[in-house]
Amino acid sequence: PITGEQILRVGPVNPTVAESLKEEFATLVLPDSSAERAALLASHGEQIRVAVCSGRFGVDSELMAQLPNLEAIINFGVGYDATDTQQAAERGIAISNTPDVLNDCVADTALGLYLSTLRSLGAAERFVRDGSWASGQNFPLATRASGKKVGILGLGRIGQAIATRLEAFGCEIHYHNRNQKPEVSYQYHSSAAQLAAETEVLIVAAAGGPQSAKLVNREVLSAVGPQGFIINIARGTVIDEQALVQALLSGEIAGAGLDVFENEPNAPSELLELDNVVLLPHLGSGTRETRADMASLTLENLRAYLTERKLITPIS
Ligand code: 8YV
Repeated sequence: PITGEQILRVGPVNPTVAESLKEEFATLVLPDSSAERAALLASHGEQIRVAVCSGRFGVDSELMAQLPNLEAIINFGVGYDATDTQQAAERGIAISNTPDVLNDCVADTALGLYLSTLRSLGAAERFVRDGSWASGQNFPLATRASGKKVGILGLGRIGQAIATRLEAFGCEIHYHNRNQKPEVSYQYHSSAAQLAAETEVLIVAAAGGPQSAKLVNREVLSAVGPQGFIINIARGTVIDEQALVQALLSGEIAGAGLDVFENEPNAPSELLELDNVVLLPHLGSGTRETRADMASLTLENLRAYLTERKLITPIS
């Protein structure tokens, strides 16, 4: 059997998972400091068979190369873009993630951002708190959220949960995806730019990683247009963030609702002053219930690998 000395925790993980790794498995933890990290990898790197990671702390190419006997990577979270999937595939290293259990919460967050951004709810709330309302000022009119043409970039499990919710708001759903989905009735567009040109709000729900890097570029932003909005609950890397900041500053697009950023935990400082932007601290899946479900699924994957050498939810 694989022992705790052969399991490596990479970066911070959910507290339930961290507790279990410590108490149940006596897992090794990859240190933050590079000197300590090098020492641990020199002494134990060859022993490590399983890595557990989360969020932006994945098993990147450099770390993976220092784990010559790694067999499996157990990722807390549905996105695994911080892990080098190409090297993993070449070396036959299995990867699991936590799909489906977070669809509802991430889609709820997308709808929250959608409503907050179009209806200026964040700015309106600040308007009450800072005394502007009481001083007799009028809050500027916002944009109608119901009945809009909405483009979903990446119609996976989360994208579809967002679409279902928007249908209840009377929205007309369009999408772009790597593959057209014959089972859905929403209108397909063959590029992100075309999707943006045909819709009033672009919601980014595509997986991160090299394939989708800067998919929302200058051309797409200009297709969103001065009346158009962007919502991103996927990964900051899917949007060219510098181009987005420029588009927001210059009024080339009307506004944005962002839960994710290129360089988390930092949101671009230029955006902090803008009232047409809603900024959240990557909390898409952040409810007690969903995080508990993600923790359970992470530990189920780990136990299944340790006992049967199989994963419950391998990445597809
Ligand atoms: C996680 C996420 O909370 O699942 C994902 O891909 O981005 C979030 O749900 C995050 O990965 C954990 O740090």
